[in-house]
Amino acid sequence: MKRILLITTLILIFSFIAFSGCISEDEGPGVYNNETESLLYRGEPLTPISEQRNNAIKGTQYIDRESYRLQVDGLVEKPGEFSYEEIKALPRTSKVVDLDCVEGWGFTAKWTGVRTADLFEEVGIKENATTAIFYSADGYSTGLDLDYLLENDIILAYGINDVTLPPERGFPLQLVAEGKYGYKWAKWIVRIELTDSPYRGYWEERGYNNNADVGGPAFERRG
Ligand SMILES: Nc1nc2c(c(=O)[nH]1)N[C@H]1C(S)=C(S)[C@@H](COP(=O)(O)O)O[C@H]1N2
Ligand SMILES: [Mo]
Repeated sequence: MKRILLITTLILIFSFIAFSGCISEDEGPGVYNNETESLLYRGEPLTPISEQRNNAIKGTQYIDRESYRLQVDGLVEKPGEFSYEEIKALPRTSKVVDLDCVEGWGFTAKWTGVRTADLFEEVGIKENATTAIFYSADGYSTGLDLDYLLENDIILAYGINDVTLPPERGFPLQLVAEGKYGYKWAKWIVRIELTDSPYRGYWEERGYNNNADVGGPAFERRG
């Protein structure tokens, strides 16, 4: 009888330990607004959103989905504004791309969104346009060559790891500037302007290389 009591007690203790171990475990995919993130895409492992670092000059921006408009203007035939739903109605693409901050950290994610080429087709690029400037809700900005954007199928992402871009990741849109340092990956984008001259954005104006190729020099000598 004593032995049965002992065994039962041990089973109870062990199952309690095992069970509490399970519930305190917080590995695995995160859930964001009822959407569960993917941690694998076509055999490629993705960094969980909870392990992706943030870097922003003024902290997280909270943008309202209903009143949000993306303004596209400058050297275009038909300057216009796009609602969140209008952007999502454009052709959708996904790809796995690494974000590498110039400070040495980075992560891998699956990005889903619209090609800049498809968005620009809606407004018509004027022949003399060479550069796109991305302006963000926090006052941040950066510029990229139009050729780079079009030739590399660069996308504006509204999804990351199969969930809607969370506010801290740049909702509603982050530029997936493949092959370029993190400071080209504008988040919380509210306006895109096409121009005919090179542009230095927030960090570029402070000495960072305007080319920003990953592996290339971080700083630029300017005379
Ligand atoms: N609007 C905005 N976008 C931004 C920044 C910022 O401060 N504001 N920081 C840039 C820098 S320096 C990096 S490394 C990446 C980091 O992206 P993440 O926060 O999605 O990891 O965002 C870029 N985009
Ligand atoms: Mo960065």
